[in-house]
Amino acid sequence: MPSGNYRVYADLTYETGFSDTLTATVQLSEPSVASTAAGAADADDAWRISASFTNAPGATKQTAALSPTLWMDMTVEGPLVENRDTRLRFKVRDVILRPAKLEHYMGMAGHLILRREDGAVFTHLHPSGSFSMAAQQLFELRSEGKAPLKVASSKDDPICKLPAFDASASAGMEHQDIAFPYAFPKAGAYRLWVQVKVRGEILTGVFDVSVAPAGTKRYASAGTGR
Ligand SMILES: [Cu+2]
Repeated sequence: MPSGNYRVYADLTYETGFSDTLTATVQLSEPSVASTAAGAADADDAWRISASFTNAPGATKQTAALSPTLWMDMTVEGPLVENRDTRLRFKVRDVILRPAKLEHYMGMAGHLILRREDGAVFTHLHPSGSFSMAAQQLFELRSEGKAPLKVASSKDDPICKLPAFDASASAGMEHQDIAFPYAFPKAGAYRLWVQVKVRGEILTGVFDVSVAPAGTKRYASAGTGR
């Protein structure tokens, strides 16, 4: 990675199924000549350098370039207002608008990270919502009676690993677009990173959006009596 100051976010799920995000900052210095050889990266690792935050976040319909031949279109349902349910939709297409098939990446059709400009909000979402994959797996196992309901951990607890990724089971599961249900908890400017996999390549779309405060006259919801 290039030298500079980084904010680090670690998503984890405790053995209770409760999820948390740990944060840290890291300062990377210029690499020495000896350390410039690329390390053994995990095939699922992906990173992207993009323009810094724009102070005029764009509209609820935007397009981001993913590669020289692919673009990602974002469509957001309705105006973005804090604490209001919305759906963030993304589609990958080529220059003549042919949709690209989205392959499963780390077991999901897509991953969305969003961060408020000041860092006050950070969330990692999947098309099913903000539920942690590990927590989801635990709750499913418990509902099927395959894991104990008690919170205390045991050596047989299955929760400290990511869901088993069965490539054969997901081989036929391809999507043409993905949608993330979400309600922004605070007004403000946000950056969104959307990661998908197309033809074996991990691609990241970057979008900036603006969320209006609740109760502003323009967006006042019906039924408030005012
Ligand atoms: Cu994810």
